[in-house]
Amino acid sequence: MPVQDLTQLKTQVERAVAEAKITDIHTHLYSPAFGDLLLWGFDELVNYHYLVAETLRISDIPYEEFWALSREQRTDLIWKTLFLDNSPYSEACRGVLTVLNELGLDVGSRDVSAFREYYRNQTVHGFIDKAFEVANIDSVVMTNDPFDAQERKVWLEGFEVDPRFKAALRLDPLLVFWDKSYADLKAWGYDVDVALSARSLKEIRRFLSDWIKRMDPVYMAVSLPSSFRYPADNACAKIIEECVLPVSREHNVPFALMIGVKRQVNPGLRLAGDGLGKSDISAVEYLCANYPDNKFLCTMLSRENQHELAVNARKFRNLLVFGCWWFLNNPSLIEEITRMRFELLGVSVIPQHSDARVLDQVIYKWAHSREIIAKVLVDEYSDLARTGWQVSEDEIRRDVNNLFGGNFWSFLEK
Ligand code: RAT
Ligand code: ZN
Repeated sequence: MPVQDLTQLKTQVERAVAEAKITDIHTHLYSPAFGDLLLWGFDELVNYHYLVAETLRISDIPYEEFWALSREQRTDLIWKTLFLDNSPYSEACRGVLTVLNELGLDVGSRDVSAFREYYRNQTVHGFIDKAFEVANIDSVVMTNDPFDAQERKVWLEGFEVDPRFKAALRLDPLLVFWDKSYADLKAWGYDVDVALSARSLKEIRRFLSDWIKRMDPVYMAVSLPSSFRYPADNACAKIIEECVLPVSREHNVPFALMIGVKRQVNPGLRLAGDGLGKSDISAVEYLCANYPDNKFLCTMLSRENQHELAVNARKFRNLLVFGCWWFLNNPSLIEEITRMRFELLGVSVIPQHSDARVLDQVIYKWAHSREIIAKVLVDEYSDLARTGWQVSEDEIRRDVNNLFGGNFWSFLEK
């Protein structure tokens, strides 16, 4: 019996993973038409809220004093605190260095002015091309909030679409803050009231349909607190049931649930101030079971929810699990979660998204994740090989391409 050459297998998997063009299904990036909403460059990289949280843990600077600094002054403080006074091996710090290194800069020089200088010589369009090329991604899904004044204006005025940037209609204000957002809808000409009368629900459906037509989103999404329960007697559950689910079916636009955040555990940290909590999987189970004609994407924030989420996905073909979200986007956890998902779900999962807020971050997030996913895949195929099963290089590429994009696109087409 011919046996699979494990050294060759490893090379084939690593090559397939390195060469796969990625669809990054959840980011906070924007196409250039959105102007300064698209963040990029050294100062933005270092000011990432993951690094802000780490700095304010170590530094004694009062929060308000920190926020009163200019962006460049904050960079300098973060750099000194996290990179010079301590070794930068946290995932978020290492990420900055991976980016600079992959861009060909001399990380060992520690020369912040040289790093800034490099970026001063880039144009936004040139740098987008470069970041996509170095990260080897072909498209990213944005997070598009119709309640955000700056972003809304761009959508209403219209713009030239860059096909590499796909839209996702984000519904947090509508679902989580209805007691405030209903006033916006009213001001925009939708006849709604806070009590959610039948007329209001119809108007919310009209609002969603209008924005689906305007944005052509690949999905609608919401980030929900760990206290999310479904069914429930509250505005969030009612709007999901009466508006989001029917509109999602009507337009064949899946609903992405991101569950487990505890917003503003420490408001002094601003964007960096959110925490997490364990969530109740029965909400996801209920939605998948009771709405078989709806398609759900789901990611959960707490490590403790990962196993039951994967088990839930085994039960429901209308559920596609994605990504190691936010506090889970760390090598040890990506490895553990990916391994468990591959064991329970085979190839039918989207192992990762970047959550990049700064364009350059796609470079490190994907470099780090590719390495781990490849490692886990090598183990999976090697275990198969021990049974006598052999995978061809084409089969490896088929699987890898599905994991890094194919599964997402075929789920949308279903
Ligand atoms: O990962 C992040 O940057 C978080 O702040 C959140 O944006 C989260 O990913 C979300 O989409 O709500
Ligand atoms: Zn996000």
